[in-house]
Amino acid sequence: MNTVLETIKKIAFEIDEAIKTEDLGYSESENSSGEDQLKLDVQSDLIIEKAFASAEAVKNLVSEEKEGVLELNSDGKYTICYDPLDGSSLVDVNLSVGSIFGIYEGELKGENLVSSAYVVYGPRIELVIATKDKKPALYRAVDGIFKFIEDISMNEKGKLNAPGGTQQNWSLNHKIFIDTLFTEGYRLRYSGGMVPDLHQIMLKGGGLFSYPGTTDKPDGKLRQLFEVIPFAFIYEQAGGQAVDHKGKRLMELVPSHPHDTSPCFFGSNYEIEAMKKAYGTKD
Ligand code: AFP
Repeated sequence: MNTVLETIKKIAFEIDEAIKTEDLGYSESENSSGEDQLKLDVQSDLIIEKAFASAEAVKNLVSEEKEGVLELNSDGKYTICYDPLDGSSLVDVNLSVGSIFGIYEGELKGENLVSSAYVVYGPRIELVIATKDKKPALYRAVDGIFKFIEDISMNEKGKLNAPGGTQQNWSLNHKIFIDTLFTEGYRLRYSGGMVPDLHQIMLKGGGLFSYPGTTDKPDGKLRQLFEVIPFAFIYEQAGGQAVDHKGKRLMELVPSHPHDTSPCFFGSNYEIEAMKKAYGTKD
């Protein structure tokens, strides 16, 4: 596992350099979800593929930007599902973006995730790594190396609200729930980038990030293997919760296709229990 995590640190510096120097235009190609790919999406994907090619512990790579599974080492132990540059559409307006890594052992499903990590490319490069039975650890890039900063713990209740999805396509129930949080004094914090939004809520003590099912996207937008499950693991390790619209743990997801999406809610305990009550899924 150490080789994998050290490789992620190396990848972070390379992608950060590409963000700062490379062409921000669109490439000729689309990803497997039919979205236009930025040249940076393609380049970040190549950086990751090259970096893991020599990591013997890595059996397979599955990228959000590509269809199918890339086998690297048949004797390898882990399959890494990753989103090379999440929020890439925000780079040209100079907002923070990120990379997300889910490290699975065996069949690709929530319960088989053994570790996850994400990188935030913002004013500074920050990295969060979560492994079993430990609080997620925050690292910051200082003079070309990642320095340990702190273990992350969430409070019982927060103040921040990051509501995703096109509001006109929200269910009435969801609209009432989100409005209730604002009437309770929650502050709006939504950048359109899942990584910096979830990072902020976790580091600032708590709150709620939501990307529900909507009339235009009944299964939500965010991908289970690359985005949702890796963050669900981190939020649970930090003492928060991560559930779907039925109040079911996102760590219990079993995708039938690598690019399956899921409605998702990430937050501290108070907000998730309030969501379950609002959605009528509270035990
Ligand atoms: P891009 O990678 O296409 O910029 O999408 C970012 C993202 O996957 C995630 O980071 C955001 O939370 C979400 O989509 C934003 O979606 P909306 O634009 O529908 O709010």
